[in-house]
Amino acid sequence: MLERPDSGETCFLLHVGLKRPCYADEIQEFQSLAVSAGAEILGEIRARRDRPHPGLFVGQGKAEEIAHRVKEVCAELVLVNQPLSATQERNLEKMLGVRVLDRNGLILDIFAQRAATHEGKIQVELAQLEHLSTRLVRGWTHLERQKGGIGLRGPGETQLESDRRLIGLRIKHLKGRLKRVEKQRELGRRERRRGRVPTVALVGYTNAGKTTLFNALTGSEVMARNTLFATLDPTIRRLSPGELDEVLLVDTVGFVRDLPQELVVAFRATFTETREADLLVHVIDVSDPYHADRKHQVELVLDAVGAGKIPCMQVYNKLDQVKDFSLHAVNGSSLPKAQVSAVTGEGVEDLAEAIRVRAVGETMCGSLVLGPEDSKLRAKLFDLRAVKAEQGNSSGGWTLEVALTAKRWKELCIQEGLSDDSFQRV
Ligand SMILES: Nc1nc2c(ncn2[C@@H]2O[C@H](COP(=O)(O)OP(=O)(O)OP(=O)(O)O)[C@@H](O)[C@H]2O)c(=O)[nH]1
Ligand SMILES: [Mg+2]
Repeated sequence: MLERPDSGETCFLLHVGLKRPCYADEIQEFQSLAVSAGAEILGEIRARRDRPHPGLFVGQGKAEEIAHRVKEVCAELVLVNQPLSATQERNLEKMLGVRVLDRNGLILDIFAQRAATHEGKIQVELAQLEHLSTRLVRGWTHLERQKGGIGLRGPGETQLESDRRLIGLRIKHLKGRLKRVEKQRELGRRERRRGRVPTVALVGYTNAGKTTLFNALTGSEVMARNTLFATLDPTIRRLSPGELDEVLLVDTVGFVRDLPQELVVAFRATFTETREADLLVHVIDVSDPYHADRKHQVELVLDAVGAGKIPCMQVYNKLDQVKDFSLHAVNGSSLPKAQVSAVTGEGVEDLAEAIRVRAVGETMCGSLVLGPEDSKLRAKLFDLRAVKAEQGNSSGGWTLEVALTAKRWKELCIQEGLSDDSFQRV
């Protein structure tokens, strides 16, 4: 049996561009991923190939150069920015004498570190096992011991079963458990649908400030951190509690380019919150020099998870970090945009109002004259907390000062046979 080298926290990065050089934003993103996994970067190297070398991904000469550099800086781990086949991973490890992990493995490791809830943990384990099952070659003995280090965390390594059949059984078992959790989630969503409470999901590139903005909008204190994938599990809260018409806001997992397929599949339930939202709020970090490209990457992932058609409002965040930012400077579509700083609170109130208007419509203020026979409707308006003041009139009826959304008004018109003429706008 072939023993794979141990892993560790000090790493060497290999950036390979296929048919083109690596772009600066990809390099920066890969560095952030490594740091987010807890790695210390001791060195890096770039390479360019027309197509991957089947055995080593890079050429023999390059691999030798990497081996030399890795030894020089004493790195414990080599991270490669491209997906490697099991064979390439093993061959590189043999040649370099250290553990090798590809980008998907690295992202899975970050997710494994972050998973906090029951659902999150099952999803990550499932994704890891699916990833593992595609690379079940030789070299299984390392799985029988529990070790630390990047790429070795999470259930993959505590998994004692060392054959494909057992992994298959475990995957089946996890899928069953996930289905049960999904069912619960579905019940929650059905409740919300029944109550016709509009749901708004915050989406965006990882670290764009979604959770910080979520906290600012809802008055919550969900953990936000300057690291990639700080949020894994969706949180749902009321937007501006106490408001007339309820809107629910969902904070969701952040995106990166080329999210590993295993994760997209395993996190299907998490993405359902996004997919079933009535409105998406796409949070964009203006202080990020690559925000335009990342915005595009988010749109690609939204398409991939089936949320590409939901109306989307773009919000430019971290305004406090840039001088003279102007929305006019942002090219592109005519979709509504907003600019905020989730940290200083600038623009947050306006954003809350804009979200509310998009989700439930404009508020209509005016007076409504009701006859004595309308007492049921009057009670309904009180229930909706739409009545601001009322006055009895001589005929036994009432004149009500009301404020309610256009959407509610339309519903009332249909249910109660009212006409628009009965409403005197102020
Ligand atoms: N200066 C500044 N920093 C911000 C602002 N909004 C968020 N941040 C910071 O950006 C970092 C990431 O914020 P999060 O809210 O965790 O970002 P996220 O989009 O939820 O990230 P993930 O959950 O990892 O996808 C944190 O360090 C925040 O303090 C802002 O308006 N201005
Ligand atoms: Mg977050």
